[in-house]
Amino acid sequence: MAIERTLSIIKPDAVGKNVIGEIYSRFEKAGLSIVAAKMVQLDNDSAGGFYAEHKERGFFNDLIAFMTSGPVMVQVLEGEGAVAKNRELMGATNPAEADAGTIRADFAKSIDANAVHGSDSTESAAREVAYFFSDAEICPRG
Ligand code: RTP
Ligand code: MG
Repeated sequence: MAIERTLSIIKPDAVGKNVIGEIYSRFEKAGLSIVAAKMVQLDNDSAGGFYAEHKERGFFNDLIAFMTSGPVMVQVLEGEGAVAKNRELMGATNPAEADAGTIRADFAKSIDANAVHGSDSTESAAREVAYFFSDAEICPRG
């Protein structure tokens, strides 16, 4: 499988619970490397631009209110099949439906406050990585 990059966000609920390190540990144990990272306080424009694909959805305003409710930790994960691997580690969007042992099953409490974001395709990953990071801010593993 190809080496890929994917964009991961630890959302305000998980940052507030002080579990950034525990979530990073899951990425690393699964063979994903953190090749860029920053903590950011999103505002309505930056969160709305990031989730522009959901603009017409009924949950959009709640999603933006939640994503701007506190700081988020944004990182680029690199590794074999990184996009799908990160989605597997995250679990289903609704934590009530997430498999045991996934990040959302263990750290999230609702579909709104669901702990993490992960790109859903290599195309989304390319757009989302570029949304937060310049090429010079990414440090690939040799
Ligand atoms: P994410 O983009 O945050 O990684 O989550 P996802 O791919 O698993 O889910 P997506 O369909 O992209 O939805 C983005 C976020 O919007 C909230 N949502 N609420 N109430 C609802 O029906 C609903 N559906 C989605 C979730 O917080 C989801 O993570
Ligand atoms: Mg999504």
